[in-house]
Amino acid sequence: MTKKHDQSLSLSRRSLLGGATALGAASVLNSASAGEVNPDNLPPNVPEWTPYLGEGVDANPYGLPSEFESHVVRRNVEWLTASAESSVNFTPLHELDGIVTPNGLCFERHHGGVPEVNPTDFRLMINGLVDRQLIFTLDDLRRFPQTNRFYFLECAANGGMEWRGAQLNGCQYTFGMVHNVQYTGVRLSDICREVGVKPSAKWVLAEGGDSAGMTRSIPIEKILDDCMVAYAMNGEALRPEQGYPARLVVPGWEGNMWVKWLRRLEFGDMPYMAREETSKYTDLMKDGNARMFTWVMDAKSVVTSPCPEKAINNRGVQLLKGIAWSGRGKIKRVDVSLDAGRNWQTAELHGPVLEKSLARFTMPFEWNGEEMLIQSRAIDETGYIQPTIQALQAERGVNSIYHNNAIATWMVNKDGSVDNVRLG
Ligand SMILES: Nc1nc2c(c(=O)[nH]1)N[C@H]1C(S)=C(S)[C@@H](COP(=O)(O)O)O[C@H]1N2
Ligand SMILES: [Mo]
Repeated sequence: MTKKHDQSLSLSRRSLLGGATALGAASVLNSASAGEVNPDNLPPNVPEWTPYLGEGVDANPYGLPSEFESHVVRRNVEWLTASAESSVNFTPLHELDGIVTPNGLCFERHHGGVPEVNPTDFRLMINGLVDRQLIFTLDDLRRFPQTNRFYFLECAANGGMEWRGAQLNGCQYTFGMVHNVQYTGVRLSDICREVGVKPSAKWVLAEGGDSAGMTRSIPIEKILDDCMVAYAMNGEALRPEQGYPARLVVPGWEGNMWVKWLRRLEFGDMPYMAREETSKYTDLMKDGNARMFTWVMDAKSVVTSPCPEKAINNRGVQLLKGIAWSGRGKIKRVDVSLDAGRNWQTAELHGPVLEKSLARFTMPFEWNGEEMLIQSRAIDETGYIQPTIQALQAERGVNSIYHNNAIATWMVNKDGSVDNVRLG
């Protein structure tokens, strides 16, 4: 079956590339946001934007996306939370390419709104089991040796509504609590050297300067391994929503630990048992016990096109696109199934494939109006394979909110529309 599929694919790919007119017409029809096609703008006519001078370089001191891209935005679900200050919005994964999430599209999760931190008055205080209790300004942090690293941040509750079945019909709402950013900042190991961490220090309490006073305990091994204090994202200052002027980066671990608007790091010899690691961010198992300190985000992937927001508009060759990530290291392989997991093909993995970062995959396939059940599964460099929801439920039950990294299924209907479905 796979072979036959491959042959028809290469045939139609040739014919598609052979017919430039057909390709152009198809892509115009595909651009949903552009509205009605105006034949006056099409070849061989001179389009309306050509005879006139465009905007000057003084029009946009800070550049914004084209007005035709105004649908590419973060979205929240109003009924999900009681207030917008303690809430979440979602990254429009289905509109993105590559591995970088643009700063303005990074999902936001905060418990007490976005504080307006004045960088002049920003201080990072280090106390507890250290030789020198120090208070750093932002300029102090910028004078440390610098590190620049791409990492994904995923909220542990990403997909949390889907434990018992398909809920929201969208890639954005079911997978959009993840973003991938290049962080610039200081290694925590360098800060530790500066303050002189005592051998008795085993845990670090990270505290946020927002009204939620977010706090989490992090083991010293992780702090020394790859944690950083970031002051820039994707080349510019952190956005207020992402913790301006400084946030903790805890690579591969649940987003809740990445304390934003960071104000204090306390070194201690025990975990602090904060609200966010006892009442919240613990996983209720089927025997009634709750797992604690489930920090690592296991390997996960999603097909971002087609998906419920990205219907298939025409028959013939399609480009399937998706992202994969693992908190344990690099993504090694991504498999895609078009028949609910019966047959799998290996997708093309695009570089750079980095540790604890999103990886991009694509796979061409042909669609001729038949129903399809599309899935992807990620495999990371430790050999871990993204599980089915049934395997995950067998181990953990359905009472948890957090750490759902199960394989999702998109159903392509005969009209090309796509639904989020649960099989079995
Ligand atoms: N100070 C502070 N840090 C915080 C939070 C918060 O409410 N306050 N929310 C946490 C949660 S639950 C997540 S998932 C991530 C979200 O980071 P983002 O808003 O940059 O996407 O920040 C974490 N850090
Ligand atoms: Mo979160």
